[in-house]
Amino acid sequence: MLNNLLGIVSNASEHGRVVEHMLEMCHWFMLILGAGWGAFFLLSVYKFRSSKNPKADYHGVKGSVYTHGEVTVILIEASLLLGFALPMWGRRVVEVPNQAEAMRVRAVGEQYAWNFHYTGADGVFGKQSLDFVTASNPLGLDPADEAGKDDIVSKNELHVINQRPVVLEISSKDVIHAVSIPHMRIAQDAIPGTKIPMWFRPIKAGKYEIVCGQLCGAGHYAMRSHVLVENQEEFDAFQKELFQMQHPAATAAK
Ligand SMILES: [Cu+2]
Repeated sequence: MLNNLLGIVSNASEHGRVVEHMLEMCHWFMLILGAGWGAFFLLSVYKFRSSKNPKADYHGVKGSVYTHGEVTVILIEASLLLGFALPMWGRRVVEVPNQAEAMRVRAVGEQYAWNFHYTGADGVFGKQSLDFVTASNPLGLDPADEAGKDDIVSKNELHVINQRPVVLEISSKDVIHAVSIPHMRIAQDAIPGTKIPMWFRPIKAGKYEIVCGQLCGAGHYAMRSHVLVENQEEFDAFQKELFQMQHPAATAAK
């Protein structure tokens, strides 16, 4: 209820409802906490008004009810974090589905775009090297590597297959970015020098926004990308089209 009031976008992932439940709980808790502290503030302003207290008291409030209140809040916050949020996060980044079941895509951030690297039919990412990085080869794919001969790279558009789990391997070429997909109820920082997995299962075909979740520079706003949840035929057509564009020699030889 509070989620909708605050304008949450529609859910398109399998685990999304669990995240919504957590958000809803947090929002209610914060609302109660905000109202409680607000009431306490008003009470203090009234109780310690200058006409009643001409001389300042440096000891402040006394009594155990305030300490108990503080401890209760800390306990609720700790159980939300340790009991719910951390295990939920663990299921996204640690309990990653195996390769046979999931589709693997590398998501590499740079100022100011997302590059999505697909394995192609062989299911293996081609070798990469800094030496090969150019404007037309943003991820430095080694042209001589066999495993890379069917790899494709799309810019600012992540194509996935409906109902099939996707494991994103997230990294960055320059500064810290973050893959944030509100409709999939998921986000993860992209940190230079690391490759962090994160997975979700899309359950609704459509086009959803991907935003960069970390302020990464003057062009941060321009990192807006999309995830396209397609059926198998649409995905195959996309893969074929990009393959023909990115491997013209192999296409001509066929
Ligand atoms: Cu960014």
